Amino acid sequence: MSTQRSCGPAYDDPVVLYVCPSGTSFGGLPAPIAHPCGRAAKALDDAGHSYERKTVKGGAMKFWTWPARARDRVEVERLSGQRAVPILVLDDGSVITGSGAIVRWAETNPSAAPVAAS
Ligand SMILES: N[C@@H](CCC(=O)N[C@@H](CS)C(=O)NCC(=O)O)C(=O)O
Repeated sequence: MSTQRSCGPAYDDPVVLYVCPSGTSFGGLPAPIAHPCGRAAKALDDAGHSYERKTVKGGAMKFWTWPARARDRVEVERLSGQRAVPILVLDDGSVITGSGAIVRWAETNPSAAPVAAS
């Protein structure tokens, strides 16, 4: 029996997901409340991807984190032209910005790696 996924083009190159300090939590909550970084991570998990996770500090609403946020998000800004995470960096250097776009990418580019039977 084959365990390969069959929908959409398969993508198995390494990807890097940039997330905020809340990490990949609360991604399974309903859309309006789901945490954007968690939502992106869950979509990658559901599509069978393993990925490197990079956490950047700070948040726009937490003024006491602004110095760390400015330092830590320079790379995010260089890569994506803006400071918000999640962003996903593909093996070819292309960047997918925002949880909605990452979810759509994961759905259309599932991993070809065998998925463990549950
Ligand atoms: N619409 C964006 C919102 C993302 C968002 O609010 N990200 C937060 C972290 S969870 C962030 O980085 N905000 C900007 C900032 O703190 O500079 C998405 O869904 O990806």
